[in-house]
Amino acid sequence: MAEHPAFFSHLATGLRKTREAFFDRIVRLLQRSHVDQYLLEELEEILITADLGMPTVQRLLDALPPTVANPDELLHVLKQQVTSILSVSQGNIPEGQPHVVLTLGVNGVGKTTTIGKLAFRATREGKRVLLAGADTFRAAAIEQLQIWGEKAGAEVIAHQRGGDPAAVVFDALQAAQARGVDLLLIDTAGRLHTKKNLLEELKKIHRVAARNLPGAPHESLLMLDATTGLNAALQAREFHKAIGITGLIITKLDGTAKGGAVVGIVAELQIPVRYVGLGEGLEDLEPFSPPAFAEALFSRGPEPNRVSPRAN
Ligand SMILES: Nc1nc2c(ncn2[C@@H]2O[C@H](COP(=O)(O)OP(=O)(O)O)[C@@H](O)[C@H]2O)c(=O)[nH]1
Ligand SMILES: [Mg+2]
Repeated sequence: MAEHPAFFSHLATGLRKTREAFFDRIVRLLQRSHVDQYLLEELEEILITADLGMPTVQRLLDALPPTVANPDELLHVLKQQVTSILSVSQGNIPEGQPHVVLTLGVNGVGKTTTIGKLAFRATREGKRVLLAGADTFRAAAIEQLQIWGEKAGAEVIAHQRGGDPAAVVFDALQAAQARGVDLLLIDTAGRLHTKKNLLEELKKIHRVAARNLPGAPHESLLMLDATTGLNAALQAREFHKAIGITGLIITKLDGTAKGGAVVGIVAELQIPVRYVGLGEGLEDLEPFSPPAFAEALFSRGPEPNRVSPRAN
């Protein structure tokens, strides 16, 4: 993508495993001189194994023009279709001062890490950022958030381990308003020690935010771990029913060959992806662009030994 050179190479590097396992094979298949039944069958086979899910594979195959004879044209149609599936309307993201983002997701998907990355993006733009430690399940979770806050140049509001997460959110909202914070990122737990339902606790956090700042949370972002593939969509439905997810962040794309699942997940949930996680570092998060993602999936990508992962 000429207009996103840095994004493209970072993304293409992050998608290396996915590409090597599946999409490179498609690109190579489509370097043949003409399209025949044999090629189409091979294409279908590769797509079926690429974690897109059967309905999405079917949708891609159905979109191929019946008389397409030119492999280039076929590749073009595939990219277009993937782009179109991924282009779920974002709607208007409401603005708030502070802009409040609630993060959600099961344990280990990468919530706290991604909050660090999001905070870093914002402080780099000169914004004042506050992190709320509403994962009170483990003391380590609070420490981890504090470490990310320090790295990203963001302030942190946290209580003791075992405290009431909704009370942390209440305090964080007060502090954010008093200090003129631009962005408040709320870290939450992915599991609880009591039998109390996680989703009930998250709903309570959501209510407390809404009650104390009209319009908050302005975004509720669900983190899904790409290494779990299409199964991530199952988790997503429960969270969506309880909270009303406004966007997805797909983490750990760098660590898996299941990057095709992003297409299947979006097709199934009809929730837009806001960011993708491409590594464990502060800068390993990229805003999501459907055409850039489709391009990176079906590209040969940078030569791994010639372009360093941190080249951008
Ligand atoms: N490779 C890779 N690892 C990630 C990414 N995002 C998070 N992680 C790792 O996933 C693990 C769990 O992350 P954490 O933020 O603690 O998850 P949480 O339980 O949802 O808060 C950590 O070891 C992170 O370094 C990513 O985009 N790529
Ligand atoms: Mg965490």
